[in-house]
Amino acid sequence: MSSSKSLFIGGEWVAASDGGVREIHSPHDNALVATVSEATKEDSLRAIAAARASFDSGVFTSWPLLARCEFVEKIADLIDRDAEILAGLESGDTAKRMIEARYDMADIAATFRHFASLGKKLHDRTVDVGDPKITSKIVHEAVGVCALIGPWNYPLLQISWKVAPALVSGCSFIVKPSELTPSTAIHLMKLLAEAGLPAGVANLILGGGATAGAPLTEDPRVDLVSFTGGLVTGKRIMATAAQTVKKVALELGGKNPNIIFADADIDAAIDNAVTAAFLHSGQVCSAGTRLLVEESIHDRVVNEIVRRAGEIHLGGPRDEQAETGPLISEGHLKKIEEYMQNAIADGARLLVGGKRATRSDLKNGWYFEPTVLDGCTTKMSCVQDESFGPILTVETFSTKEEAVALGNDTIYGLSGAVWSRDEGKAQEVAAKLRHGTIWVNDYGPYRPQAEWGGFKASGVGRELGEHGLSEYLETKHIWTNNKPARSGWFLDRSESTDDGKGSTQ
Ligand code: TXE
Repeated sequence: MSSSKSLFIGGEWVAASDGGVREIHSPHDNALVATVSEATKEDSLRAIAAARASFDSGVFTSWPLLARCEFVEKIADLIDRDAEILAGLESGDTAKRMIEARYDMADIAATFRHFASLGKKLHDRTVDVGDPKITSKIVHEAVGVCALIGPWNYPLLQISWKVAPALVSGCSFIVKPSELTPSTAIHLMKLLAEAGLPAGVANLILGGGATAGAPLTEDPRVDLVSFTGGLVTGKRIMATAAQTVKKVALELGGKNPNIIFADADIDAAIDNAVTAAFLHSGQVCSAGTRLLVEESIHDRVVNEIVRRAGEIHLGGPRDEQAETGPLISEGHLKKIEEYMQNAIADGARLLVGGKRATRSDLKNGWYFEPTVLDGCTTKMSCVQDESFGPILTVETFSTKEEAVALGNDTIYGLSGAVWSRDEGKAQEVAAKLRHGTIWVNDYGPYRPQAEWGGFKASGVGRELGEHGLSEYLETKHIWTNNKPARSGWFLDRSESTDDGKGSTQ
């Protein structure tokens, strides 16, 4: 995908106002995969103006809710139709394996279908105010113009969690994917246009966060910012949005405890712990990066995880044997290397990995070996800070209470897991963990029908589920008096308005 006209503003494909472009290189071998427009601040402002004008014109909000839901179903069908193209584009930008990219596309179609079906159930509510002449109605309306800012790890999936509910609600929006992974968002805009979305409802801005993204969070014409990304950027966006009192929805990652008790199905727990930590090279907000293992089974569990980690086959999108791929960028790889140095300096014990991959066929890519660090404590930065890489830290506990305390000893609160054959104990621990999703005897699955999001510094609001639609809706109360009468609160001293019947009191 290469185009110097890859911004979508007001229904037109346009170049950046200064003609700027950005090259997208594969994280696997640094090969050029795309050249796309790099928006200026002026481009972002034009996209806001287009979204605002379309929203204020009512061109899309005037569609019946059912028609918008059917439109969203149509997008799901088009995603299914183009799944192979989309998976190829996603795999090109991220170097994730095609099999993973295909899973993502199936999840994206399911997300659109979920919100379409949820929208069909949306209804007004009547409130009984105890007075027969009053009709009191609660209605839902689109929140307005939304800035939808996405990350690079699941580029189209994360954007879809925002676009689908925005469409059902009738919002107009500006999508800004990560500057590292623009290709699938471009294709999504093509599908929206093909399906007949009115011009200006969906707009696409590509480019860096400070230049192209920040104006979307500053401008008073934007009503909501929905952001998925890192904590530092999330805090900045929340502070900026506060200046114009925008609504914000933030998904900011996690530091997720995976707790294994001695009475667990150890084989299943180990296998899932390996997947939880190293899937997509740990570039997953819900990655199980903190292993909390009961002391009595520490050696058995950790030795096996280390063996398995050392055998993981790294490789690019076309490597049939590859089990996971590279990190997204050289900058991210350098961050992981620094993170490792700090971990060792803090006293963590390196058991496997800990360095760039050395295989000659991977030398041009951003590959980091699956890594296990033992002897970790919550005082260490490697336990507190999100690495977003293939690094598993190991801590031990000896009581249920200690497991809970350790699992909650983090500023984050996105997800966690508990492994035990004792159902009562597992559910008690699940109830006490302050994280948005808890898996019991499992790790990682999610469904669009269930809410996703974090406690504490993992974010604000929820995506998916029912709540994921509410973020894009304003709630309005309409009170109708069917027999209007004077309020009679203040004494009426005007004789001229006196109808001769005296006071209403
Ligand atoms: O993300 P950023 P980065 C975490 C992970 C990673 C860290 C930093 O720990 O190492 O974040 O990653 C846009 N105004 N996650 O720097 O900066 C940016 O262009 C408006 C967790 O790549 O958060 C991109 O589109 N927008 C995570 C998006 O924000 C701005 C997924 C995310 O970029 C902006 C990814 C600004 N001022 C990383 N600055 C998760 N929660 O799943 C940047 N952006």
